[in-house]
Amino acid sequence: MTDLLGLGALPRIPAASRPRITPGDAGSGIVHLGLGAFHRAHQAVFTEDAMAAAGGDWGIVGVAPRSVTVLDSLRAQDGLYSVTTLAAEGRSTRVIGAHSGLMHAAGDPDAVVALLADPAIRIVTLTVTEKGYRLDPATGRLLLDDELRGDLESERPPRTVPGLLIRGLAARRRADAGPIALVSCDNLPANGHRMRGLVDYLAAATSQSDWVRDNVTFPGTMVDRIVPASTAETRAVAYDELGVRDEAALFAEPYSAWVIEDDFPAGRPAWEQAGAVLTDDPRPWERLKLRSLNGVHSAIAYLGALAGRETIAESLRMPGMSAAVRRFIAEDIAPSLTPPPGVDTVQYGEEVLHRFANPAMEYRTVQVAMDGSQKLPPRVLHTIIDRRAAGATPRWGTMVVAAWMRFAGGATDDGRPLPLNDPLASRIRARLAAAPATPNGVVDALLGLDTVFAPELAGDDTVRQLLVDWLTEFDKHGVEATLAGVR
Ligand code: CS2
Repeated sequence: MTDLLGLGALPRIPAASRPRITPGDAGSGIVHLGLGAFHRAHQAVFTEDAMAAAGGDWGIVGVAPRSVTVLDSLRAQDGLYSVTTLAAEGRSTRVIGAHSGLMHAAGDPDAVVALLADPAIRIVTLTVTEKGYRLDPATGRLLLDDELRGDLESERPPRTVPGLLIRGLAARRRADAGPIALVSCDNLPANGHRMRGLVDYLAAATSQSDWVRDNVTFPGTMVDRIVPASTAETRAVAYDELGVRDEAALFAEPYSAWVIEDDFPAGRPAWEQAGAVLTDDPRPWERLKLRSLNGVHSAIAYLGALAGRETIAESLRMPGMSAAVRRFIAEDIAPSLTPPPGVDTVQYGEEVLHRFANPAMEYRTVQVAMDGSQKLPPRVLHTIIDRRAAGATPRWGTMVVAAWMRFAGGATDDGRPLPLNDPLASRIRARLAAAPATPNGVVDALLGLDTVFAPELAGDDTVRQLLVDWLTEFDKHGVEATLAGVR
C-alpha cells in the first residue's frame, strides 16, 4: 500500500479532510492555464465548493504552461492535493478534487488547442502571472515579439499563452463548439478589459474578429488569497494531518475572496454558493485590491528584503514599517481611488495589515519582490500617476519605487546578495552597470525603462526628486533606520 495521496488513499485520510465532491464524477467544463499554488488554493477551491453545493459538470482541466514539476506531482496523485489553512488559532487541511484532467501545454500544445475546441469546455480561466500576458506593463499594449509572431504566423505549435488561446479559439470556431468565457485571474488592472484587448488584437491579426465578438466574453475578476510558495514544512504538515504524503501540498491563509463579472455565455459554476461575489463591475474591487493589498505587499517586500528580513510578517514588525505603510495607504492610495460602495480604503488597509501579520504564514519577501518590473506599474505607479495628476506629492509611493530601485542593485543594506528575479533583469543590470552608483545615477538609469515608467512619470521632476531623496536617505542610514524615523 502506497503512502502517497491519490484516489486509493482517500478512504484512509480523516473524513473531514476528504474532497467535498467525488473526484472524477463531474465532467470537465473549465480549462485552467497555470497550475501554480494560487490557482489550486483559490479558484479550484471555489469551484469544488460550487459543485458540492449545486452540481454541474465543471471539472477543471489544469494546464501547466511550461514547468512540469507540479504537474508530475499531481499526476502521481490522481490530480489530488491538500490545502492547509493557517491561522493564529490553528490549522485545518482539506484535499481538493476539482481537477478532472491535467495537461502540459509546452509538451502537447495540440491537445490543449483541441480541448479548447471541445463544446463541453465553456470557460477558460488563467493564472499565468503578469508577464504571461505579454503586455507592456506601462501602456498595457501587447508586446509583439518574435515568439508571439511565430505563434500567429506559422503552423508550428504555439509557445505563448496568447498564441495558445488564439489557436484554441480558431479551432473552436472551426468546430462550431459554441460560446466561451475567457477569465483572467491575475493581478492586472481591469484584467477582463485587458484580456479582451489582447484577444481582439490577435483575432484581428488572424481574421476572426467577428466570431470572437459574437462568441467570446471576458469577465473581469478580483482574486484574493495569500498563498505562499510550498516548502518541506508544507509537505510535513500535510503528512501529519492526512497520514499520507502529499508532494503538491499547499498552505494558505483563511481569507479568500473572488469578485467576478457575471458574463458567462455558456453558463458557469454556482460560485456564489461558494462565497464568490458575482457583479456587473468588478473594477472598483480590482483597483482597491491591487493598490492597497498588492501595492502594500510590494512595499513591505522591498523594504523588508533590503533590511535583511526573510518574511513579510517579520518585516511588518520592524519599527516604523507599519507607520510607513499606513501613511502610504492613507495619504497616497486612499485619495487615488473610489472604493466599492460601503468599503473604506483605510479600514480595508487595516484588514490587509492584519492578514500580512498572520504569524502562521511564512510568506517570503523575495517571492513578492520578484517580477517588480511587471508588478510595480499596477500596484504602485498608477497610484503615483493619479496623485500627480491631482497635483499631490506622493511621498510614500515614491518610497516604494526607490526601495525597488535599491533592491534592483542586488544586495541588502549589509551587503548580502538579493535575487533579481525579473523578466527585465538583464536590461536592469545593464542600465545600472552603465550609470554612476549615486542616487541620481540610479534614478536616471531606471526611470529610462520605458516599459515600466510611462513618460508622465519618467519626465516628472517632482517624482525624480522624491526618488533621489529616498535613495539618499537609504544610502546614508539604511532602510531600517530610515523607517524607524517614520511616525
Ligand atoms: C503577492 C500576491 O506575490 C505577490 O506578489 O502580492 O501574490 C498576493 O499574495 C495575492 O495577490 C493575494 O491575493
